[in-house]
Amino acid sequence: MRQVLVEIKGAIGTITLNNDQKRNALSRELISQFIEAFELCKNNQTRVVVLRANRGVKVWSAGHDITELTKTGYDPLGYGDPLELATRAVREYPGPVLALIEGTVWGGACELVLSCDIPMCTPEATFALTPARLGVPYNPSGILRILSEVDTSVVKEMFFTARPVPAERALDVGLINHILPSNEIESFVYAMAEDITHLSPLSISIAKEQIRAISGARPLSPEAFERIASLRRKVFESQDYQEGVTAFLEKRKPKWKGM
Ligand code: LCV
Repeated sequence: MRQVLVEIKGAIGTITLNNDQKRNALSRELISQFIEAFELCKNNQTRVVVLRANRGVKVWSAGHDITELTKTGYDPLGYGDPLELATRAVREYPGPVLALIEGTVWGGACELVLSCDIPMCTPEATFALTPARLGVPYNPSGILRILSEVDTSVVKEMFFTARPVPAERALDVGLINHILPSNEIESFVYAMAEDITHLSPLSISIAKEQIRAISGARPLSPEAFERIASLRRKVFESQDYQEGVTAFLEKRKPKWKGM
């Protein structure tokens, strides 16, 4: 079964997460098909991509595939991690990527949504940042990306409580651009996509790249970077990290030791 579907109609591509059984967990396999889909759209000079899950899902994506989180001592969110590769495919796509979100969004899938250029959702959608549920040390580039879209105090609340943020609040804090009822969201998203296809592709792709370069440009001294790297190593070498992942797989609550 293809875990990611891609359909190109005229200048608009639709990429659909299609592994409902595993709640579209972002596994290596799903991400490899995800990246292929974006390559296909790029090779077809597709101007706009709509990224969605199957119609009516309760879970848009359950985030990183927890069964693939590496064991203690290895960075779970390194530069070459599938989640990083997926967000890079979206950010580097030369045209706008519109996210059509129904259902709940978890963990790294929130960062994937925030990597999209124009995220839109139904009123039932929620967004939860979950490293603290698993004992995972989130990565600095991911945090930087989330901070470039959402206020620091809101980002702290999301990381420290791991609580799902409802659509209304997500709109207020800049996580998403529009909320539409489930019977209107498709026509709204594709009407916007159609409008974009009638505008200058060069101007839009350069504007997208400039916004990405400028919004991500925050100075970080080598000393600060090394300090962050050592802090993260302390976490991904901890017993708590292993406990968080094991507890999920054993379908029980984790018992944190803080070490
Ligand atoms: C693998 C899964 C997953 C999954 N991986 O259905 O941001 S960070 O740092 O945390 C980053 C590392 C990250 O993104 O980590 C992942 C964060 N995600 C979560 O914490 C969400 C974990 N999933 C859930 O809480 C539930 O599955 C939700 C609430 C999403 C859906 O609950 P529901 O009752 O509808 P199940 O839990 O029964 O899941 C259906 C199947 O999908 C698997 C899960 O193990 C189950 O598999 P089996 O049918 O084989 O038992 N699944 C769900 N999420 N992230 N596998």
